[in-house]
Amino acid sequence: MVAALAVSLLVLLSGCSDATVDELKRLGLPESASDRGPYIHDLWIGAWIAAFIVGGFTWGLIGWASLRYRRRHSDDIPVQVRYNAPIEMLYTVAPVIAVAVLFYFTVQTQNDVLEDVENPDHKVVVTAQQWSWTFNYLGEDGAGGEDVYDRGTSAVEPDLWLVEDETVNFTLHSPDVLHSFFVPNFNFKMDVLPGRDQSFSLTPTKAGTYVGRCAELCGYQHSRMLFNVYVVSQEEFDAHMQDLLDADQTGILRGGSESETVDGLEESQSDPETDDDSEASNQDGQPDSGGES
Ligand SMILES: [Cu+2]
Repeated sequence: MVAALAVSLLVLLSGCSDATVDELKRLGLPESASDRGPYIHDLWIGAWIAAFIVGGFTWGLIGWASLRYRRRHSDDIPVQVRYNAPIEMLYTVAPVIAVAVLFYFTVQTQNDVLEDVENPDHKVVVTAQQWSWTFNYLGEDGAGGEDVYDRGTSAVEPDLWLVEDETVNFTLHSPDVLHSFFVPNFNFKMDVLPGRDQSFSLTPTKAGTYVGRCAELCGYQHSRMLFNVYVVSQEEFDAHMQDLLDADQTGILRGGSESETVDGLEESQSDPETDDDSEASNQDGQPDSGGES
C-alpha cells in the first residue's frame, strides 16, 4: 500500500518542474527571500507534520473501529455502554497537549521573527494609507544623508528598494485605518495600526523582484494596495536614492491630510456652519457648493 502510494507519487512528481517540486516540498510556502523565512518554514512544516500525525491517528482509529466493530448480522445490536472515564480523559487531555505544543513553537518562532537588530543598515518608514503606500528612506548615503521617499497612488504601484544582505528596520505607520504590510516571499506580514506605530527588522537574502500587498481589508480599493519590492546591490540602491533626491522627493510623508482625499474625487466642500444657508442660496440661484458641475 505504502509502496504503491510512493510509486504513484513519484510518477506524479516526475511530470513536474523542479520549481513545482520545490514548492511541494515547502508545502506551498512561498520561497523565502529573507533571513526570517527559515523560522516560518520550520513552524509551517512542523505544524503540518503534527497535523498529519494527529490526522493519521484519528483516521486509523475510525478505520479500526468501523472494521473491528462492523455489523456482522442484520439483527446485531452493539453492546450498549454509557460513560468511559479513560476515553473521556484522553479526548480532553490530548487536544490540550496539542494546543500547548503548537503554542510553544508559535511563541518561539514569533520571538525569532520579531527579534530586533541593534544597528540596522537601513531605516524605512512605511506609510500605509487608503489606498497605497509611501516608503520613506531615512538618511541614506545614496541621497546625501537626506530623507527621501517614493509614494504610490491607487493607480500607480510604488516600489520598495532594499539592499541584498543588509539589515532593514521598518516602522509601520497608518494615518487612517488598519492595513497590513505583506511580502509573501519574506514569509512575513505585520499589521499597520492607526495610532500605534510598529517596527520590525529583517535582511533580504536574495536579489530579485517580489510582490507586496496589503493583507488587511481596509476599504473599497484595498485590492489596489499593491507594491513592488526590488532587492538589489548597494550600487543600484544608491543610484535609486539619488534619483529620488533628484526628483525632489525629500522629507518624510506620514499621510494625514492626503489620506482624506482620493484621486478624482473633490474634497468635501460642505461646511457645517454654512449648511443652514445652503437652501437659501439655492433659491437665490447660487450654485450649490456640493453640486456637480
Ligand atoms: Cu490597506
